[in-house]
Amino acid sequence: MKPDLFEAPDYYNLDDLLTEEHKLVRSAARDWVKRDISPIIEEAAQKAEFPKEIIKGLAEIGAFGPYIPEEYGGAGLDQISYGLIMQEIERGDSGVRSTASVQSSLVMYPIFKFGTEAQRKTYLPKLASGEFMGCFGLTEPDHGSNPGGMVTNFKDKGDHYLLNGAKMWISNAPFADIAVVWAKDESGRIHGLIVERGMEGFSTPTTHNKWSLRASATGELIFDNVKVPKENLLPNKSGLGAPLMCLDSARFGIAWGAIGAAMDCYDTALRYAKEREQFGKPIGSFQLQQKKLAEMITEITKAQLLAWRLGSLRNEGKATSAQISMAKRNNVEMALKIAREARQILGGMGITGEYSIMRHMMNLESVVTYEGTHDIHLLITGMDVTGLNAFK
Ligand code: TGC
Ligand code: FAD
Repeated sequence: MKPDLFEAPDYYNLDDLLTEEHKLVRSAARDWVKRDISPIIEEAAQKAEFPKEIIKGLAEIGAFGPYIPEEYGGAGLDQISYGLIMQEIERGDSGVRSTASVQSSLVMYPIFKFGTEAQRKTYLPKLASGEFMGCFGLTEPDHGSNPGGMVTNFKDKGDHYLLNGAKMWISNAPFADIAVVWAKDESGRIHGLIVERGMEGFSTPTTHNKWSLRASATGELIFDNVKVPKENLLPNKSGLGAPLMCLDSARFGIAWGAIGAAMDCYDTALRYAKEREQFGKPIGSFQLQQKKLAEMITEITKAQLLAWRLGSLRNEGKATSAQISMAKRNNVEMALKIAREARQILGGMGITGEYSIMRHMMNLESVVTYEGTHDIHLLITGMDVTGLNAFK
């Protein structure tokens, strides 16, 4: 793969809206991606292997629990810092950002928000340091967009719960030490349970043959009469709203992360368009290529503004779930379109692993599907503006 020459576009001087802390956090993440991700990521994706050696670095840049309070091992940062970290990591690879998103928003967040003080103290510091890795089991083979229909369930057996069922498409599952699993009790109410690797009847088979997020490990979670200690139930919220609150936090991170992938594609295509000559001049001098690049920077700038404003709203505790859906949907689609256009600017070279664009493009096909598909987020916006529910 070519050396990482990335320069971040900032067409509307958005840096003026950031604090010194935001810039420091971003620069630590950016430097780490250049040093530790860019040189290894193409090979990891080609081999379809999650590069476990990056876990320590992710912890060091604060990617595990950026907004979790420091007393639990988190970085204690605000939402814009969290977003900037996700942006920089996904600039390197969406699969690496997935690992961080899951650990932070789908494992640490529910333990912090819905767990007991003992659960927080047991798990959060180890998750923040990367000593423990976690995964989040919501999706099932027959329930993806409609998680409320889940069939995974647990029964009260007096001194423990007995868990049965299966989850599918679970990021980090093959190597996770713990899983936050959503399952129904005997009355059909959804609860979160912490399931630990090694519990009898719990297995995590790997999902193979992915053409997307190849550097991220995906797997199933199988529960065959797993005895879960009662103290592993997250007691402070139940119902579908609990996992959906976690998704709000992860979707917010994705809205920022997708900008990183888009910026990388744009920056690569811009450099290539200025260097590559055809018909005796740089291809960047042709109007058709300029149209592509001008539209890319326009869309990136709009997405940056959307993400920044959403971050400010979240810092004030005012962002709605529907606003988060809009940003996730818009920014991922923006990134996917830019990846496709950028790939064309590179001609044949665009399909090779010499450049990051094709990898981003393939990764973004997962990003546009997980954490709520493109359609689902449109319907959430539709419901918000009309007051009419298309899901029921
Ligand atoms: P609905 O009846 O609308 O709602 C059920 C209850 O939840 C409440 N609620 C929310 N609460 C908090 N945050 C939100 N965003 C919420 N949205 C809804 C709602 O008020 C209600 O509460 P209550 O008290 O009345 O019970 O639910 P529904 O069954 O009609 O479904 C709505 C729908 C379709 C929007 C939702 O289920 C959905 O978002 N589906 C998409 C599923 C999804 O996003 N799955 C993601 C799985 S995890 C993943 O992909 C990780 S990838 C990670 C990576 O690698 O980065
Ligand atoms: P389906 O729900 O079957 O949808 C198929 C199609 O139908 C989509 O186009 C969808 O938009 C459309 N559709 C569905 N319902 C409607 C409707 N009401 N109106 C209009 N169109 C509709 N899940 C986890 O729990 N944890 C994870 O860590 C995780 N990681 C993932 C990693 C990867 C690489 C992938 C690909 C997925 C991951 N997922 C994870 C699962 C992901 O969240 C689901 O794939 C996603 O929610 C969609 O569910 P589905 O694949 O079952 O598609």
